[in-house]
Amino acid sequence: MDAFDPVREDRFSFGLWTVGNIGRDPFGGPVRPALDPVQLVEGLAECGAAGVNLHDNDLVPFDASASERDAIVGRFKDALTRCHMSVPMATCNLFTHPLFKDGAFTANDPAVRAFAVRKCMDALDLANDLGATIFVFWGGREGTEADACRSPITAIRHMREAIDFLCGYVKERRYPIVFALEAKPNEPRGDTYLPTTGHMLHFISTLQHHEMVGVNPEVAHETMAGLSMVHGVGQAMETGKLFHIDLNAQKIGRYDQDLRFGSEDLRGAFLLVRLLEGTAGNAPYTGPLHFDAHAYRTEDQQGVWDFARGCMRTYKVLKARAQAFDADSEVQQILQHNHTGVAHQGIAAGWSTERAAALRAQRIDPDALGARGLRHERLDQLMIEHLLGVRG
Ligand code: DIG
Ligand code: MN
Ligand code: MN
Repeated sequence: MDAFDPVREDRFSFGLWTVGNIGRDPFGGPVRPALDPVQLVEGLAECGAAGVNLHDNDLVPFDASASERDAIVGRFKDALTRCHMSVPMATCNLFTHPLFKDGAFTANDPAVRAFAVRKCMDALDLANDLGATIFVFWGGREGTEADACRSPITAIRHMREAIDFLCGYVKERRYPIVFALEAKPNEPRGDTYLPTTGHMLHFISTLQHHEMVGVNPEVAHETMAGLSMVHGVGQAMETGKLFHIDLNAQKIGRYDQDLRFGSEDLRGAFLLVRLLEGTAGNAPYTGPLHFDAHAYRTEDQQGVWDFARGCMRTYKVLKARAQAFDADSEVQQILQHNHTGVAHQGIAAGWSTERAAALRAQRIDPDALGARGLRHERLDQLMIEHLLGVRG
């Protein structure tokens, strides 16, 4: 045991599909045997995770009868109790069955759209039964290859209809559940609707019950879009919409790799942990820290648990590095230098005739401002040295 071993208070969670991933890929079959969900709960508890997440069909087969469902859920709940594990988040598989081949909520066929919404109602019942308070929607098949197949205007309208309907279902059933929308730019579809967290944040503002809908940004998905995960998460936090987060790692310009957290862009992972933990002074994120990732196909089951432990340890190491970085007096001095200047009437207090007149009357020397050195090189070097463990 050391300071970087996970404890329940860390709020770490994994989906059943992550540590249960059997290593299949488009060019090869399984390399690991499938473990029973109860074995996965036991293994995650052993690793130090606090929670386990699931799609409906990760636990209950698509064609299970009601009595089979009840038996499976009962056995799973016993394992959760025995292992002191919670289910922070649940979601619905709207992408595996062939009927979803052209989407679920945005499919042209109204029967598919109806089936998808009904399947989510059942998945919401399961989520509530397991104590989940966050329900993620990832529209994996909500997209196109042949864009002539439907208008994007109609697709977004159908997406809104489904989410509004399901918000109504949760409110009528009084489930303590909020929704978190997860963006991804492509894969498995050629182009996915609502491809980034930014698109999702606007879409949420158009919903009937927008107050109960937030986002679930994923490192790999924002990176696939060539965007900064830190900026997307920052925008979600600023507007109170970071309801959940999918942590992993990704090389830009690749398929969705869902790699072990911190195993690729270490700078980005450090800055993301710094933002989530609020070590620079912002209000911290207090929701589940979910690793939506899986082990390399080279690994046996022991390697899968190595993967899970690595995700959590790296997060905790980066948290300690971020705390040291923001406690570093030279860092504080440079940041202070960057945030001060000649006192002048700002605009933060909002427009007023007086403030506009005062703003016009002020002497602001653009050349002096342009000549200021901001010491970002030294600041970034300090960050690198904290990351490399040679400082702090
Ligand atoms: C993929 O990134 C998606 C699905 O695994 C799931 O629906 C969601 C839950 O975090 N992430
Ligand atoms: Mn992914
Ligand atoms: Mn995800």
